[in-house]
Amino acid sequence: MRIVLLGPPGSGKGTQAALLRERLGLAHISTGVLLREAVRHGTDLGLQAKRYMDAGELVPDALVLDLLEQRLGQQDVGSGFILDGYPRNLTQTEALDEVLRRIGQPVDIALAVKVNEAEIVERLSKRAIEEGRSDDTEEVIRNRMRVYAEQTAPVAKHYADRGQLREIDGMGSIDEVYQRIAAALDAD
Ligand code: B4P
Repeated sequence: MRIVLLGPPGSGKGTQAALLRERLGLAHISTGVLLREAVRHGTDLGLQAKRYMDAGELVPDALVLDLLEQRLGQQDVGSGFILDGYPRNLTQTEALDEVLRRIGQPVDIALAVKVNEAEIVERLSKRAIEEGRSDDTEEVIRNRMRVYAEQTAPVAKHYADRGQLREIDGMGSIDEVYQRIAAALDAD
């Protein structure tokens, strides 16, 4: 199964993708994780990406596509995957369709996780204290939410138009949200 997870920052995409990997044995592909690894390793790409991430802006499409294509070439992807944090705008949505067509692994379902703004700020502020991520300051969180509304929210329509979008209530405990996702996958 090939799943695209959509949702604003802090909606629990990364958290739920990790559970799906563990319980369904799917590969978890997070562009945020891949980018943070590139930054940590000080690669050219990481150095270029860092200033965008620290400002809460999207990293340029070509850089992220490069990372994604490398990851999709790895062996574990053959048994299905969860894409977490990609696509994040309409250009990436088209690029993804093209790459997946080329490797013969089209998306089966897109899950849009819905969480309100107050909950997002609370979760990410908590993570700022626990993990010290440089993009979890209040100002950057607000910018990430603005970027999400402007650039990422329209991506859901692409999947809705194909009849592939399922909306998931992301409020409540991690396990409650997981149960809703599992029910949506079962119903499909
Ligand atoms: P991401 O790594 O995707 O960061 P995110 O949107 O904050 O989501 P994340 O997965 O980390 O958080 P989650 O909701 O699981 O992106 C970071 C940056 O990388 C972007 O701003 C951008 O610059 C760049 N980037 C990434 N992909 C890109 C792309 N395709 N194109 C361009 N740029 C790109 O969890 C948040 C917190 O909530 C966690 O602490 C978690 O423990 C908690 N939580 C989760 N579920 C909860 C629940 N039910 N109840 C309470 N807390 C919960």
